Amino acid sequence: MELYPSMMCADFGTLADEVRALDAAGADAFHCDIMDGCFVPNITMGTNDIRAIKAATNKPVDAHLMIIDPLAKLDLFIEAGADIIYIHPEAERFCAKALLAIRAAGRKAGLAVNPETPVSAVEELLPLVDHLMVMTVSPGFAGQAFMEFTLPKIQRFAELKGRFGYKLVIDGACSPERIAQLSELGADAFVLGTSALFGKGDYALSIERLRQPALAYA
Ligand code: S6P
Ligand code: MG
Repeated sequence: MELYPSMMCADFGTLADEVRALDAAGADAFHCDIMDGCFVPNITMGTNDIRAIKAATNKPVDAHLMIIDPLAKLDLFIEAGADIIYIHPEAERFCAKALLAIRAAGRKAGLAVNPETPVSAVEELLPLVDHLMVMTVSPGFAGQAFMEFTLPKIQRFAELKGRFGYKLVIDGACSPERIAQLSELGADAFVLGTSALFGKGDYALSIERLRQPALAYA
């Protein structure tokens, strides 16, 4: 499985040290939550944060764009060096155009779907997607409760994976127990926030335990 620390949960006073520690601990990529205060009721990271994180690691850095009209702002995130760029279908009128533009720039095209967005709303887009990310909390904040009703949707996206070849990513309240359950269901990657990594002690130990699901219940 792949594990992506959610950098909005990191200590920004020592950001480069945090990135190096997470990199050494075995993180596969770094997840950056970009919010505009309109699409979601919060404002967090921006392009300079992506640059700072990229300067401290050779691993991929993503941009989870929780912003209205992401297509109009794509160039900013491409220039900042984001390796994976997620757009939300709920925030973009021209999703296909945006996903194609991300791929044309040589980056991985990500689609992040809100908990209440059905599979049928994005099915036509799946051939254009490299990373399909299911939100299991309403986007905007860390530390929320997992929304159980998203489970059948995760299962459906796992079934469709073979046909389209995307990576299935889960974002929101990914606890060790959830990660064990959802990797069984077919999820490939998890965003790690306060439920499994930050504020839980040694990063390397936490990541090592997450990779051995049997230990999640120990
Ligand atoms: C939420 C954001 C996420 C959070 C992450 C926090 O809008 O997209 O990436 O940072 O889910 O994780 P947790 O374990 O605190 O819910
Ligand atoms: Mg996120």
